[in-house]
Amino acid sequence: MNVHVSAPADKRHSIDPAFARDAVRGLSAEHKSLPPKYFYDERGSDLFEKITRLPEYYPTRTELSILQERGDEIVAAMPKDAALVEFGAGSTAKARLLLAHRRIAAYVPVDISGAFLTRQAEALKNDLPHLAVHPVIADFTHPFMLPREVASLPKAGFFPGSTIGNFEPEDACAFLTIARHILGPGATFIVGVDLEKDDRTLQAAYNDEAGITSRFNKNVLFRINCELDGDFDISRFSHRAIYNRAAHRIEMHLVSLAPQTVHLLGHDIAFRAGESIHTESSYKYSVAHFQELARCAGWMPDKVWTDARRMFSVHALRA
Ligand code: AVI
Repeated sequence: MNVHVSAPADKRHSIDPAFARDAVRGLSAEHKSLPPKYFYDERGSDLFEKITRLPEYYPTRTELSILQERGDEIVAAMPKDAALVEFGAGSTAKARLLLAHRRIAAYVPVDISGAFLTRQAEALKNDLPHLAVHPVIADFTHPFMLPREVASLPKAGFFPGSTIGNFEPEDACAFLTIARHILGPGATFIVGVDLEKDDRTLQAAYNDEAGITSRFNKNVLFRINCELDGDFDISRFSHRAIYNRAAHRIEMHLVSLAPQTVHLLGHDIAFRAGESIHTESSYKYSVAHFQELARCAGWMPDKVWTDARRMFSVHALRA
C-alpha cells in the first residue's frame, strides 16, 4: 500500500516520518493496528514503570525473584569474564542482579535512548568501579557493532522482561538470529520469557483495577494527537485486553465506543461502533515452545530457571 502523508505546514518540522507512516498505514488497514513501540515516549515509559509495580502484573517481580535467587547459577552458565550485552537496557535493575556476582568483566547496555543510557551507565560505574561499562546507542532489533573494547572478551547476551513476547514469532526468530550473529560463536544468551498460564491471572495482569494499563494503551492515541496532529477523542475509545489462547497471546485493543471519523495527516479514518485497533500482542510460551523457537534461530537451549509457581522462565541458550 502507498501511504501518502501530508502534514500541516506548522507541524511539518516536528513529525517523525516513521511514526506518521506506521500510524497511517496501520489505521487505514482493514484490521486496524498500531505498533506497540509507539507506547514508549516519556509518559508511556513512566506508565510502564507503574505497571511493573501493580499487584496484578506478576512478570517483573517474578523475573526479579528468579534473578535474585538463581543469579549465581545464571552467571555460572555464562563464559567466565564475559562482556554482558543487554539488548534494550531499561533501568539496569535486572542486570545489576547479575553484575553483583562479579564474574562479569564488562557491561554493554544497548538502547535507542542515548541520554537515558548515558545516565544509567554513569550511575553503574559509580556503584561498581571494577566494571568496564561501554554503552551502545542503537536500535537493538537491527544489526549493530559491539564496542572494540570488548572484542576480545567472550560474550553473554541478556534480554529480560519477556520483551521477546511482544514480537510476532517470526520476528522473535529473526531477532534471536541477529543476536546470535552479534554475540558470536561461544556466546550464551539469557532470555526472560513469560509462561502460559490460566486465563484469570493473565487477564488480570493486563486489566488492572487502577486502570494504569488502560492509560498506557491509550498513550499511543495521545501521542498521535500531540505529535501527528491527529484529532482522536480518546474518551470515545476503551481499553480491552483478552487472552487469545489459540494464538498463545494477550491482545491489547482500543475499541471505538461509537461510529466516528478521526482525521490524521490528510486522511479520514472511519470507525464503526465496536471496531478495534490492535495495539499489542504479548505472546506467552511453554518452556518447550520457546526452546523450539530458539533452535529455529540457531541457538542450543542449555538451562532454564522458573519460579515455584511456574509463572515465568529465564533461559540460557548457547550459540
Ligand atoms: C514490555 N512488555 C513485556 C509488556 C508485556 O507484558 O507484554 C508490555 C505491557 N503491556 C501491557 N502491560 C505491559
